[in-house]
Amino acid sequence: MQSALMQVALIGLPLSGKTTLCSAMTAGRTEQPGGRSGRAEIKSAVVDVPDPRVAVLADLFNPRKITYAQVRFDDITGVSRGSAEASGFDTRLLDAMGRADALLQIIRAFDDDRVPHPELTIDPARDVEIVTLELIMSDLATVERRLERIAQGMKKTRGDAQAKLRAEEALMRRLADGLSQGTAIRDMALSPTEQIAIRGFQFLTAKPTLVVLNLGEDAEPQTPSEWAAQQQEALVLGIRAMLEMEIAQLPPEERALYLESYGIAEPSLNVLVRECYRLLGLMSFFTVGEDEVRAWTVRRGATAVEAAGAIHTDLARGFIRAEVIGYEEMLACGSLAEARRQGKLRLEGKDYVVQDGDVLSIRFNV
Ligand SMILES: Nc1nc2c(ncn2[C@@H]2O[C@H](COP(=O)(O)OP(=O)(O)O)[C@@H](O)[C@H]2O)c(=O)[nH]1
Ligand SMILES: [Mg+2]
Repeated sequence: MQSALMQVALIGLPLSGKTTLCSAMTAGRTEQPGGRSGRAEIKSAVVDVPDPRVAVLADLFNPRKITYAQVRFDDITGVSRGSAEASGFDTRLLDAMGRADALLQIIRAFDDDRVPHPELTIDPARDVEIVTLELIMSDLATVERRLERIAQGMKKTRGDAQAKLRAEEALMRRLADGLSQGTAIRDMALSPTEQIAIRGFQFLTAKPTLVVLNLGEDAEPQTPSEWAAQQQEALVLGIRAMLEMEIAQLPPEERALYLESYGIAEPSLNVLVRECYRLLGLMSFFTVGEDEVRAWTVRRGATAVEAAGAIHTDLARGFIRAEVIGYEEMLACGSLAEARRQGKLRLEGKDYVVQDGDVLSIRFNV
């Protein structure tokens, strides 16, 4: 993650259902659909990351405050055929997409005569190609700008500095070649060192990306098109944006019933956030107490001291030990005192690898 909260950008051709989906996921906290299309426009909404474990822990601890991890959705208008052209997207669009941790390509699969399609026909595979090509063009423009700078820099430097530029130039040329052939950077099999070297450029085709097919209200639940069936299954999801938006406007206690009656196992928010966590290699841990029960997000494989740092830099700096108990064990014990009595509260050091759902309490001194 580039910041404390996961950031997800919704992109796609005009009228594919981005704003409708965003509205469904954020219960209307982003602007309603129907805004002017074609213009670069960014609307953001921050929502809680759904995690039923938080409420269960809150029942146990009765805290004054319950805090969920959060995710920000950026509903981005302005990606369409030719929008990246030769010089890339306009700066605002590029910034908004560049700071996203993951991209959701919202692709129209619903048919509705009242909603014109910018390409006239319904063809998800073609639309994915158009959007991807725009991202590729944008990255290519970034690479070419960088190559120009490198060429200038080479004239002014020698020795090590020049050798470094030469190595970067080789990498950039490889990116340019791949992009020119239509390959996304994430599919270029870069080495870990190379990935680190390009991190600062925030290339759009290097970002984890999910294709989200907006199937329309009549679609069979979770049965994307024939085309989608041929894609890497894990990266294509089917949703019904309009239907979900309507259900999201109902009183909370009625929503589950309606979702079920339409065969929607889970709201898109839950599914998409979970998929983004998986794609980004993220997980949650918890802190508990009378004051607050809280969910935190860290990358999978994070150590106890890294988890402490996610809470506060002081906790990482003054880290002594972490008291740890797994989520299931925490429930079984019912309280920290009981967990301690049963010897289930483990004392772990800096290098302990935190597990999804761990309840942590950090001992530190500053
Ligand atoms: N029939 C149908 N219409 C939809 C669906 N999702 C969105 N729409 C309509 O398509 C139009 C464009 O949706 P919008 O969310 O504004 O698209 P955006 O331009 O990608 O943000 C609006 O009139 C929506 O009501 C859907 O699942 N079924
Ligand atoms: Mg919109």
